[in-house]
Amino acid sequence: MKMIISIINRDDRNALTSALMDAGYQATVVGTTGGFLRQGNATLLIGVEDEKVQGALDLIEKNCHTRTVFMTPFTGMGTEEMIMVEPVEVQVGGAVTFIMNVEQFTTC
Ligand code: 2BA
Repeated sequence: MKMIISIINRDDRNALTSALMDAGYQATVVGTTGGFLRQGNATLLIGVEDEKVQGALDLIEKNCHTRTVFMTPFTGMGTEEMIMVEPVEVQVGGAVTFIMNVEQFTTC
């Protein structure tokens, strides 16, 4: 068994969750925040049998899209020393996915 941890854009969360449910996968959605952009994203925990991993990855790829986000770098300046800082372009996602072996799985 594997645990798929997939960090996705929150705008893709509903489409991906529905696609996974429709295909018979079980998933838990956690609201998370990216360390770099400090913006809300979503993390899906998907426990799957080994032979179903690729099917889940296919659905992730199909439902999660790359986006361009603009962020304004932090200047460290106070409000009295306002300076214009150009926003920089950052490519985000489609999905950042980790796949881990599950040693044991129990429910009670
Ligand atoms: P964030 O940390 O908010 O990062 C958003 C995007 O900013 C990243 O997209 C990447 O393109 C860019 N980025 C991140 N750190 C950067 C840096 N030091 N300098 C320049 N650009 C940087 P993705 O790579 O698609 O990552 C999307 C989200 O996935 C991340 O949001 C984070 O929440 C998660 N993530 C990515 N890699 C991870 C990792 N190795 N471990 C844990 N979470 C990760």
